Amino acid sequence: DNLIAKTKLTPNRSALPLCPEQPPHLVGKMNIKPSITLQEVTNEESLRNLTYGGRYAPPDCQARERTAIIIPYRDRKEHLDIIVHHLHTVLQRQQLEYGIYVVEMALPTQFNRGLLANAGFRTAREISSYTCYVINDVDSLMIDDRNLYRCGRQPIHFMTGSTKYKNNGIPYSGFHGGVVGFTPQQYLKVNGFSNLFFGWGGEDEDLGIRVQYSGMIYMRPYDEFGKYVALPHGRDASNQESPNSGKLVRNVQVRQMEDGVETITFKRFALEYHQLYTWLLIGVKEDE
Ligand code: UDH
Repeated sequence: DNLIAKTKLTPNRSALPLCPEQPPHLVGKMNIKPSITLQEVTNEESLRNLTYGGRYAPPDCQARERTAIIIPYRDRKEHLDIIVHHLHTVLQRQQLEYGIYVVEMALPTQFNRGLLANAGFRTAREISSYTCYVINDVDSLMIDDRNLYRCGRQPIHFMTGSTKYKNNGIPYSGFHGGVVGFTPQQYLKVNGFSNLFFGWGGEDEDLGIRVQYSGMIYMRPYDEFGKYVALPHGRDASNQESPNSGKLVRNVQVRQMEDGVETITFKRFALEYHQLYTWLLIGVKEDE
């Protein structure tokens, strides 16, 4: 009897019909402002179907994508709570199977967004067989749920604009910051992010060049779909503008295969399955 009860709880997913190409319950543009509060994004309904570690699968159909959301993170708890609630609501409407991974950099090291993304990729891949990895800044909330967090034949830059930039656009035409998505094959092909960008700036440019050198191009969603709200913040003390990033992005080609997700040396101080997300605490290996 016990066994039967268990079987009922975990339906055989492969027996479910494939979810529709167009998720039927999308709402389009949402009313989100940079001043949005946790209360406004909290949606109890979306939390009910989560399994430990902030994971979800649609109950009545087989998702078209299994997406790992990777959030490079340190010391922005207020923003983290807001984005995680927002994502659970939106990604469930998108009928994705997904997990949220919050990858935190241990002090005292300067923040390193690329290294955290790589550590998140490696860990999420050990946990489940995701078909898409989306690296999403903690301050950037999607405004339109038609911006589906699915991957494609080419890597995707999901952001066509953000309230943090002039005219809700992007700061320059080759900009690839904020939110990007890669299949595991694409991510491995570019060898992920560089691990060398400590402090703010450059790692997203470096990744853009890797994409290019690997014979791929970034795709973007429709302009209207790819808009984001940025939760306001200043510059963090442990994420000062990197003095070396300009020099580094000039020699991507010589580093690409030696410096990336395959060669990353990090220390995983913690891996915890919280209710709303899987939390990793990452440090840099000192003896390398
Ligand atoms: N991040 C953290 N904690 C940090 C630093 C960075 O969580 O201490 C993560 C977070 O996901 C963030 C991302 O890294 O969204 C990118 O860093 P950022 O948001 O600091 O970069 P941004 O370009 O801001 O948004 C740079 C500081 C500009 C201050 C200008 C004030 N008007």
